[in-house]
Amino acid sequence: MTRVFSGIQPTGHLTLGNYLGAMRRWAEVDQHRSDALFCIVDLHALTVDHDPARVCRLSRQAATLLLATGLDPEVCTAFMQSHVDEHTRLSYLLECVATDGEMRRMIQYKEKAARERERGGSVRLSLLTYPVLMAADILAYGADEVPVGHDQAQHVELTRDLAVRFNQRYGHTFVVPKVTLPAVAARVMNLQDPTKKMGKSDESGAAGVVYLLDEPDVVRKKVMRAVTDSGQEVVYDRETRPGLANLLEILAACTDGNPESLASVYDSYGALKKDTAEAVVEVLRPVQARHRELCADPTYVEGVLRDGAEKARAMARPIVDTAYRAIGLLPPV
Ligand code: AQP
Repeated sequence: MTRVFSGIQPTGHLTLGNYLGAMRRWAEVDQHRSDALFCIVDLHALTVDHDPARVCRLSRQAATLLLATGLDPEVCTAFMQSHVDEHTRLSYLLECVATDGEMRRMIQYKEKAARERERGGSVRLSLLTYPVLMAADILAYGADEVPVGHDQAQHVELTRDLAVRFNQRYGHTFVVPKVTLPAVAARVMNLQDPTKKMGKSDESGAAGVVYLLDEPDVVRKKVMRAVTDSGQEVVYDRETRPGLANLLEILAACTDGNPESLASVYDSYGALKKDTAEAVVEVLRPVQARHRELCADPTYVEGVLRDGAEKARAMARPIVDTAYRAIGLLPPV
């Protein structure tokens, strides 16, 4: 059976981009067609300046939201990265096959490092090595597929390179995974600046970010105030009309439509925005309702994470132990 692995970082409140680009597919499709693991990758949240209490709170919230989107712990494995030591054990071995040049080429590293410097902070070494830990997250489980949004595709490519290199040097150890992207909304853009992605940790662009727990009226306000391009006609063109294209893609993703055909339905920006806002409100409504129920029962979420970590550990340990032996480390007696 195909094994799927994907993760989400508790670096901020989860966004519509996370949902349409990744989480919805995990719940609706991936968990039912595969042996799937979904992980709150909390160690990754320590790669930038962070507040410990906030990371802890956001980790719990991300776990609750994952379940609220429809992940079923009877069907898939949901767990917290820091609860399974195999991720960091394997990460070190992969650091011994990766190069610093590869790390410095990663787009997300360049963007986040620039953001940290702009804030007057320093860049943590873990931000540079983040893609190696992500590779370990995936390779530790022998995952065949990694369903992510477009921004993570480069990291999955690197994971493939590291798996191939390790296998060539030390003998076949890892499955070489492939990335899968959603048909639409692989890159949901910021509503105030459609040239940059809707990101959960980008505080400077928060007005253009729809959060999964935004109240309906807040969602409506953000979508109605979305920056659109000059011109009158509603057309779908990502290059020349990025603001409109973003709204059409969001509407298409929320209504199972197609952005090109939707463009021909509208003759005003106002009508498009109104329908997009309502479509987003409707998509978020059941997630928010289930989230409220789950918040009333925190022990349930804790139990899911405990059982999930146990299952994940049992899957990862033999693969990571094989990698330790393959690379030349003496097994413990
Ligand atoms: N704007 C987006 N459009 C489509 N997919 C997106 N994803 C994130 N933003 C968008 C996808 O959501 C999954 C989980 O993301 P992540 O937690 O790994 O974080 P990220 O990719 O670094 O993006 P974020 O949410 O904006 O976080 P920050 O601000 O911390 O970088 C991934 O599959 C991602 O592709």
